[in-house]
Amino acid sequence: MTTSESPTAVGSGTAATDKFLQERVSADTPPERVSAIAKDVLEALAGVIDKHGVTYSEYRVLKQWLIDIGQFGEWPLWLDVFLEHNVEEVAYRGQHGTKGSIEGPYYVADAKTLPSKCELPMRDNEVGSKLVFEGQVRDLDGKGLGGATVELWHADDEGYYSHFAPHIPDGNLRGTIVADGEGRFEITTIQPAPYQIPTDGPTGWFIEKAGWHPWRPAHLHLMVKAPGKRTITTQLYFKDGEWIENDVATATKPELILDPKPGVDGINRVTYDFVLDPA
Ligand code: MBD
Ligand code: FE
Repeated sequence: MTTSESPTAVGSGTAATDKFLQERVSADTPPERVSAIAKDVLEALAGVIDKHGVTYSEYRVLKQWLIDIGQFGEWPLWLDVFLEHNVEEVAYRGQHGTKGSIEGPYYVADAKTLPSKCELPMRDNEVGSKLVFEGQVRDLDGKGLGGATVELWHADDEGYYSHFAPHIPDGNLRGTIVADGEGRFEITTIQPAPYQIPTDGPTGWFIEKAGWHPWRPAHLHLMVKAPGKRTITTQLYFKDGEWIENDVATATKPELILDPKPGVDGINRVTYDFVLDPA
């Protein structure tokens, strides 16, 4: 009998921060642009302080909360929930293929490589209704893209992600699927549950103090790549799913909703095709 720790805000936050720090980030932003952006950010904040008559106690609480966010490792969570969708909308302006959505804090690179027809790695007793997700990766002219890969990662039936919850084996419900010569794939997985922002950390406290709700609708995360094409990072949701209309992360789009239906075998099935812009 093994004991398993239950997931905590500080645990998933720290894991997300450690994972992010392994990326080497740079942006080549020239000083004039740094200055222009910083000036506008500071001006916007000055406007808010003035407009609301922000008090010294409120300023000190903000300072404490910012320190807490760092100490819990929740900067990736807070930023991806509240700001990433704005960056995503700007980044994909003018793009013609499948709509993007935010990556979020729980992507892990180098997930196990799987053949075009496969089952995502899962526990022997993985809870959740089976879901078969199939489709084709194509270019803007409708040509199937051999050599495409579909990286898929999602939460389990309790809304937890492997690598960010201590009781789930690494690699669970994550895979890099290599599409066939025509860009087709057929992946068997389970239906994920909605995701709740941990309520025992500073992102959750912030949401509670504001009287908001901490939920994201059930979703699949995808990163679809093909040679010479622009990589698309997106998410797919489920028709009539709870929180679709009021995702805390503002990351749903009407084009990204699946409507699985039971097949002749009684197993839920859905088709979704990805269209990639040129790189
Ligand atoms: C998630 O699962 C997620 O997808 C995002 C964007 C933010 C927090 C948790
Ligand atoms: Fe997610």
